[in-house]
Amino acid sequence: MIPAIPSKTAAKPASRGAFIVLEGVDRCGKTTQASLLIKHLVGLGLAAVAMRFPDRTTMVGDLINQYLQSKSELDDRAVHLLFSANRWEAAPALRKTLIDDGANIICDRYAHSGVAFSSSKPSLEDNLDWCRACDVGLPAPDAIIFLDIAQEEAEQRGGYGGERYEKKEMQQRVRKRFSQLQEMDEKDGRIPWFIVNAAQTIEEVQIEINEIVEKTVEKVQSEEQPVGLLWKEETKG
Ligand code: DGP
Repeated sequence: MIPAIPSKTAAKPASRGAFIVLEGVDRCGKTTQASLLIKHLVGLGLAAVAMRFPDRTTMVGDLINQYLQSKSELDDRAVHLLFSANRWEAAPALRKTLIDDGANIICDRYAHSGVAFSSSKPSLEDNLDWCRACDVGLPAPDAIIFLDIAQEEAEQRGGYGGERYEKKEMQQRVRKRFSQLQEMDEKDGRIPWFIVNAAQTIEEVQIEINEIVEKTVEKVQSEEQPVGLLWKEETKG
């Protein structure tokens, strides 16, 4: 008889990781701050994993990339669904990282960007609910850190690149949409937003972010809440 091979079971982490999302208009400094934050957390001995959306490395992400670079044209709703699909395809790995590995995730943009950008297009400006609906039920962030900067100041930071949304009027509309989404989340009371003045120096912004994130990680560890569902009641049972 062939002896049974004992199944390899990884040790369960003491607690799940925190899911931190950095949001803001283009050129607000999210990407720089996300990588500084990862280094800071690792320096504290905490596991930290970087994620970003859109994730252009997948097949869906490649379609998004072509669209953003104006190499293809797509209907506004179709591209919104692609951005959402790009998050859904990452959701199992995201959950695994938080729950099975107990690592914290620092995510550069997520569903709020999805809704803010798409609903800033004239064809979707009256369809905020439809834009949100596609992302309902995704893993919910434990904190949104919004890097706030006036559009004029963001634009001065070396100017926008040539991508589709990097235009003054669009960015102004997106900033307004983010405020609206913040109000909606605050009313709902499940996802805390932290507004950081992104016009400060890199170091000043970094200090504020580190403090917010350390508190959030502590809260997640002490409260032992499961990963939430975005814009949705927890499922029972
Ligand atoms: P980034 O790689 O962070 O520079 O993002 C690329 C651009 O796509 C940027 O202008 C923001 C926009 N964007 C990010 N996520 C979404 C989304 O889910 N939907 C839409 N419509 N735009 C998005």
